[in-house]
Amino acid sequence: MFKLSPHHISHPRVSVIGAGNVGSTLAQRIVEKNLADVILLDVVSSRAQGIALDLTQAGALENHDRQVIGTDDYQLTKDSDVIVITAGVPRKEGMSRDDLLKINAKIVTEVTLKAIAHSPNAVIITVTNPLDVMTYLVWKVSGFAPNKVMGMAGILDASRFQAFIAMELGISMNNITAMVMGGHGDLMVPLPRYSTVSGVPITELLATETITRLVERTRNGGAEIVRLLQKGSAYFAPASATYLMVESILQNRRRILPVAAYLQGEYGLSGLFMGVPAQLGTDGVNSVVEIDLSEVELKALHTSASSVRQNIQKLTGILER
Ligand code: TXD
Repeated sequence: MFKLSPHHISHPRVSVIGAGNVGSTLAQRIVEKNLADVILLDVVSSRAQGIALDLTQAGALENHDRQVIGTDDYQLTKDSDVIVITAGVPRKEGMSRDDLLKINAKIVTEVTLKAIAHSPNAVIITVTNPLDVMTYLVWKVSGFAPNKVMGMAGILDASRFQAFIAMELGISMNNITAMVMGGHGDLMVPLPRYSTVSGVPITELLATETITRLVERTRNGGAEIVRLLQKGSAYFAPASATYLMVESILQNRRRILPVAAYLQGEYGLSGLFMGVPAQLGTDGVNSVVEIDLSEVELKALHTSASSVRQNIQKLTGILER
């Protein structure tokens, strides 16, 4: 017969706050790749439990050994290595961007404070929109060192650019790297010079007009999916992008990925979170990587930064009211 003995190997723990589309899909990726145990938390009573139970039952077929716990109790998130914040509400008809900012700021503040109370040493990844300003808010209210807080957007935007380049050239996405910097919005800065096919910049492979078309489609990538889905927004690629960040942190892979990181003079910017290439490891952001930008590229980055700053100012106004 089998001899059962309690085992004491501890696995990394990831808490995913918000068991919506992105949160559930991320939980699935993390357990199915055997990366970590996941605590999925949602304010909507029993939603997280339902998803966790479903994912657990899939686990019997997917051949992994990680646990998913669904809850609305922050106690169970204790000692998480990584906290991912996806909690929020989507923009509904008639709701302005400022209304959304206000509602999600309240939610994000509340969940951050509750989560860090049980996991004071975690690295936090923000996913909730508006992304750059929510990441700033998480940093402010957590009081964490800036390297312990980051936002997910650049990897997703780059994956969209990669997909469009692959579709245009009819080659494997595996051969393509893409770089997108700046805020997660209309003013994001895709960088064709730093986007390559097996090391060759796409500027040498595609006509300028084609690149402009792909860049525009990348900028509107989120909106295109919202329109097609008719309900909700993208979640498969966002979950995959977040997974890469969690993996690089938990496994100390030190991958260089575009994420919303705190800037302290890099690219001539400071005091805000925005998309830049950064090296991710156990401590979160090990370093922000500075690549050479042309005058035009740098100007575009600063324009995007101004719009992020405007949102931070609005947020400060909202929080003081
Ligand atoms: O690139 C990016 N950063 C993004 C951002 C890519 C995709 C999605 N992006 C944003 O992430 C999106 O605009 C939303 O703000 C979040 C989550 O997207 P998702 O598609 O997962 O939204 P859902 O399905 O509406 O899920 C949100 C969940 C839902 O189950 C709510 O009940 C829950 O958040 N929620 C809360 N959980 C815990 N605590 C509180 N207070 C709470 N409020 C809502």
